[in-house]
Amino acid sequence: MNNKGPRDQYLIERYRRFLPVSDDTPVISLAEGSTPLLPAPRLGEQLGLELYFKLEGLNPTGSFKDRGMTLAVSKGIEEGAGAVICASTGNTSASAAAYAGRAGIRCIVIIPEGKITAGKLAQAITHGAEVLSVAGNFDQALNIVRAIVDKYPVQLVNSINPYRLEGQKTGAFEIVDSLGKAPDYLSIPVGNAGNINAYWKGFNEYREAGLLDSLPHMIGFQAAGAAPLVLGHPVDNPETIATAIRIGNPARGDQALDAAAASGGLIEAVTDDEIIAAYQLVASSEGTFCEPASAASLAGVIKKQSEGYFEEGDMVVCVLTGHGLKDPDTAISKGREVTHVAADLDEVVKILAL
Ligand code: AN7
Repeated sequence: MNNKGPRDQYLIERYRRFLPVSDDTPVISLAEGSTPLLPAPRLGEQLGLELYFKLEGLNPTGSFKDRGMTLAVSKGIEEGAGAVICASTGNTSASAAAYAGRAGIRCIVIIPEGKITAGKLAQAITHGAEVLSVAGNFDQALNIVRAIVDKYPVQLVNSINPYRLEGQKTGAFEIVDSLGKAPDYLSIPVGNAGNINAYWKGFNEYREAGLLDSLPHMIGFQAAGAAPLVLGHPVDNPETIATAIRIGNPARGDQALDAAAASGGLIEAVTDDEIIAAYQLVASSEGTFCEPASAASLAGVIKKQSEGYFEEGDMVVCVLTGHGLKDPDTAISKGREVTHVAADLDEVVKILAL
């Protein structure tokens, strides 16, 4: 039976020659990637930049994690895994649950109590994962997961798994495929520091393949209350409204600092207020609803622009890593007030001052 469908829907097929797969690798896919690179002319003009957003929230489970998960789960199945496990601030768990469900294997997710947004938890549960909520933070959850995979035959699908980065590097390929070159700057939120490394790897591989002349400067942004790479030491009790990046001891932190330095970029922090301002700005002025952590990329660009960091007209791509619907509670609690009114035409017209 041939029920494979158009193969170029699958990220692994499109970029097969850059990925560690063979004809024997079963492709577990939800038709991920191929996300839009949306120009942001209004904000760009305000900032004096040629600004784009890479809309990773339009992946099948609403975040960039799907790029890595298609590869991690496919390779896991190839290697005989019957179960996958991850610690997660939410998006990894949603993606792992979806791909494991698609593959027909068990999925275990360990999340920090009370710090997973409603959308992400809804996804993990509904895709059939076994969800354990620990009375601790992400870093503690990840330590438990690392100890489990050392002892038991369960496949780890956090970004410590190298296949995750292999899949996620395709985000960089797509940006170059659309622009015909790399941007001057690639701005990206940093949590566990997997994705910034994945993009850097992707740009470098395209250059080695002769598909790219010059590399972008990689600029990564952590939340100020969870900024171990900026402070230079782990943070025991990370805190930020951007729960996706509420991580105090990133697994790939040193590697991320190396990538930023090698590219002539940086890793800095943005405050929760700056994150929320950028989150509301991109939604209200460019029609793009991302989750708070994703807006750290734009918040960082706005901050650096105010410091005179960029040249007029520089091309900047902000990676908007996850969809705004992941976190309806923040949107509503930080958003404009809803006006309550009687079901009465005169009342409505009066309030609207039409
Ligand atoms: C929307 O899901 O760590 O620096 O467990 O969900 O590669 O960790 C999520 C991270 C940015 C940070 N934006 O990426 C998890 C998790 C969003 C995210 C990040 C995450 P990394």
